[in-house]
Amino acid sequence: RVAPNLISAVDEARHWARLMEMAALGAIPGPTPEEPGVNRACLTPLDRAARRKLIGWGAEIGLAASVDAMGNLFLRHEGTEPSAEPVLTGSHMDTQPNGGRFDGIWGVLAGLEAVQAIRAAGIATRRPIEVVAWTNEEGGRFAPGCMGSMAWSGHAAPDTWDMVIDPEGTTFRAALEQHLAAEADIPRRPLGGRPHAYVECHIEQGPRLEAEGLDIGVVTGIQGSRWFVVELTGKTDHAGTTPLALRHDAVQDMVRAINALNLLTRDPKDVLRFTVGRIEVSPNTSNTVADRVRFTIDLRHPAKEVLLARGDAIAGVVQAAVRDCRVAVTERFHAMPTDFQPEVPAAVERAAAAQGLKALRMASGAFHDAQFLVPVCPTGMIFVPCRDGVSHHPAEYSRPDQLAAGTRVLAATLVDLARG
Ligand code: HGY
Ligand code: MN
Ligand code: MN
Ligand code: MN
Repeated sequence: RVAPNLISAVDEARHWARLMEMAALGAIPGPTPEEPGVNRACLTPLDRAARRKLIGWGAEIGLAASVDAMGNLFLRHEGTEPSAEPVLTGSHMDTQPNGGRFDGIWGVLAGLEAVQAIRAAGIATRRPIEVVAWTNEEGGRFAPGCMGSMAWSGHAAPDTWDMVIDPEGTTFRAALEQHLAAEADIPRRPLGGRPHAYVECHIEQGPRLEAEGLDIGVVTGIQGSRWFVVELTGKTDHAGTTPLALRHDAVQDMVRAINALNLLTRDPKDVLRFTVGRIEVSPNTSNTVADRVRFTIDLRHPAKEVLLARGDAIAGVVQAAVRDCRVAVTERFHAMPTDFQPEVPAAVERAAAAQGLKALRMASGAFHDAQFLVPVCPTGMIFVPCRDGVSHHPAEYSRPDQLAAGTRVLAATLVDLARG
């Protein structure tokens, strides 16, 4: 049973226009001129411009903005019982450097559109509803990812991340302090809270919903992720005059290490995902033997014991494979496989069914801020299909009607959770 005026109050054209306005903040060339990608790193002027735009749209409908010590941004819709624990919805606004127009930002704008529809439909919710934009979900500029939601749910205090430094040498703390100073006019709120529930809208970032002709993913959990950084330290030498036997070549040792890691993480069932996505070489010139290499490892699996066993073996495998360099392996991100509690997926499923949408219960292959809300409150996610399952790429695309369907399910789910 869904208020029909709620469904019609979700305005597909307005929602799409806002998504495209946000995509212009950090636009990069995409597959066609009509389909640009987006590069909008966290804690940058582009990120702040997008946040100002969101705050402005929220202010137009009477949502009060606030920011916490990690820069997490909240827009609050008041309920009839202001002291009741709020229902939280949202996602992240930062993108990968070669990102798309929907990853993250759709979840934030879906929250705004859903609240706007609830207000336009004249539905008074007992509980307040808050739309959140979490800081640094992607972990692109600063690793690890999900720093805003992790700190919010108490996983780690921000000051333990002073060693988090971006490729230009800026520390996370310095970037955050600059960011908060630029947003000094926005009211502050304490870090953390106890929402009644959290639901995040996100594109699937995989091919399943599209391939099976489905409208909605009722997300039941998220696979585990572990990030490591491997640093190899050798010696620079002249490329032309130094015999092989005397070399301490960090690049050659990186190749030995990655070959050994490929053996460790080989999986004929293609469930264990092993990725080396970033490599930094110094001094990075063609005629000098490299003395330093840093490379990242991203390991994913749905089963905790596999993720622990293979991840824990990485340092030993690298140490054994490296011949001429010193080795340092550090873990930078540790998110175990997470199952959502039953309440929110059930509410999502009810909302999708009431709107006659074809829904599928499924786990997420990508990590999300929702992973860190589970210890704090009942949590769930709503997926919509994305073309060919492509994401973390400018060709990322979901149709306006697909996104509006997801937003309508969110609106009904929020009303359901906010009356509880
Ligand atoms: O990497 C992830 O899984 C997320 O999309 N940031
Ligand atoms: Mn995302
Ligand atoms: Mn992403
Ligand atoms: Mn996310």
